[in-house]
Amino acid sequence: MEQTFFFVKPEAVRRGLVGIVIQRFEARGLKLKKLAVKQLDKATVEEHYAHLKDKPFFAELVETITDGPVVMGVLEGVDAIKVVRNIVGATNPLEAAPGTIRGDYGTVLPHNVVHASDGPETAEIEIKRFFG
Ligand code: IDP
Ligand code: MG
Repeated sequence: MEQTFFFVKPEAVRRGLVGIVIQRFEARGLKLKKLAVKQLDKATVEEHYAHLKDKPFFAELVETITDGPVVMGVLEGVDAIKVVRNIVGATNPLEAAPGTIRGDYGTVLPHNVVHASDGPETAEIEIKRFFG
C-alpha cells in the first residue's frame, strides 16, 4: 500500500467539484485516510510550488491557490501515487485526455481542478507539510 496527497484547488471548490473529484478517487478503489478544508497561506504555497519559482506564471499560480479554501486529503491504495496521477491527467487541461479529471473539468491554466503528488518523495513531504 502507498499513500499520496491531493488538494482540490480553490477555483474548483468554488465550482462545486469537490464531490466529483473524491468520487473518482473512491470509485477507483482508493481509500480516503485524511480530509480537510483549509485556507492555505502564501508561504506554504510558495514552498509547495518552489520548483516553479522562476516561471513567469508563479505569482498568478500562488494567487489562485490562496484566493479561497482548498479541500485536501490523503489517499491510500496499491500504487496510489501513479494511479491518482493517471486519474488526474495531464497538467494542461487543453491536453488532458477525456476521462481524466483535468480532461473533463479543467479550464485554462493555471486552473486544472486538482493537485496530486508526483512521486514517493514529494508524497511524503507534502503529507507532512499539509497534515503535520
Ligand atoms: P502538475 O500539477 O501536473 O504536477 P506542475 O508542473 O507541477 O504540474 O505545475 C504545478 C501547477 O502550476 C500546475 O498544476 C498548474 O496549476 C500550474 N502551471 C503549470 N504550468 C503552467 C503554465 O504553463 N501556465 C500557467 N500555470 C501553469
Ligand atoms: Mg507537480
